[in-house]
Amino acid sequence: MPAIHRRPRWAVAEHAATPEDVFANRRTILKGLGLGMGAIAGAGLLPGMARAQGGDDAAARTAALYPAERNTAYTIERDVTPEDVSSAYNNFYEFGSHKQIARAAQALPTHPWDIEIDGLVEKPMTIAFEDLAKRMPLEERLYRHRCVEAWSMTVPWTGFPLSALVALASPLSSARYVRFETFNDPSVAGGQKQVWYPWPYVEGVTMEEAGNDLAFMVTGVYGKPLAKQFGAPLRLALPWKYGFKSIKSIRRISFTEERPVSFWEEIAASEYGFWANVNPQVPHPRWSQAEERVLHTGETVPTQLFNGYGEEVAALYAGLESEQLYR
Ligand SMILES: Nc1nc2c(c(=O)[nH]1)N[C@H]1C(S)=C(S)[C@@H](COP(=O)(O)O)O[C@H]1N2
Ligand SMILES: [Mo]
Repeated sequence: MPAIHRRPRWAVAEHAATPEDVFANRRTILKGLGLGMGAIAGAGLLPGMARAQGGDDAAARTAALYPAERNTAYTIERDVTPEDVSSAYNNFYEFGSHKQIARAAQALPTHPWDIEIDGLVEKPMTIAFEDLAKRMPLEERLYRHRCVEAWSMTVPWTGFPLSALVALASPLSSARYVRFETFNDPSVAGGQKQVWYPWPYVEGVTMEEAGNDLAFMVTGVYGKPLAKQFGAPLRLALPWKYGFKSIKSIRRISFTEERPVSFWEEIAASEYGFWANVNPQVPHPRWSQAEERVLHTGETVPTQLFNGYGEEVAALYAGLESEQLYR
């Protein structure tokens, strides 16, 4: 954890930035309907994942792929957040609704880890994570990350362009969105026992967004395989969007005609929309997005439109001005 820094006047306490009040309402509503938590407990859970021991996980099995060469096109001006800081301050609600989930996340078995690719594709397939990582062109990129809670970090991700995975999947021309789904196993992820959350975690992008060079499938960080708290073995990084779009520990990738409803959108659509592009001028309903607290330094800096990636992505949103693009 970084040292405690003086909190600027505009900042919200992080617990205030998590929509617990929304969950409380949800609970009340369910009660009012005569549906106790028990009534929905256990509904819709996928079969438990096979357990494996730590020495035989995805990281050990792909260690030889690291470090990958840095792609200098994605180098940026900010200092890299120290690894001990970013790996001890994580959002991963499957393991708890606070930042100190690193230890609990070590319980996640990452081998075997099959990824399903389905929906509107020429041929649905299941591919082992290891095989996918070995097949894809791995490179390192330095990216900024801006959480909707108004903190940010800069990390060297290793991975491959999402467009390479789209090419592998051969989507049909009717596919308009890519939908991502996280594992669902309450027996290893205690947060998933909190049945008022709409597990599994889901996220989505348009096909155009998926084809943008910046959209990156992450398999490693700091020159090593991804540590579990970062979303091992495979996560997304969409640096121009709020951090919640960068879904962790992906098990399923589906091509759809309908726009996916994401985890946070399902919880509070007015606060966390589908697009969620970073914009300092559009406040979250409960706090400002004008500035951000830089992890580790504690410095407060102005937030940039599209998190500073406007040159690469602004064209994706031409003609969509009627949409709620920035929340
Ligand atoms: N499956 C899943 N993915 C997730 C989350 C989560 O709770 N579960 N949190 C999101 C949020 S809000 C952020 S800011 C980033 C945090 O990534 P980090 O812990 O690597 O910094 O992961 C995103 N991806
Ligand atoms: Mo976030």
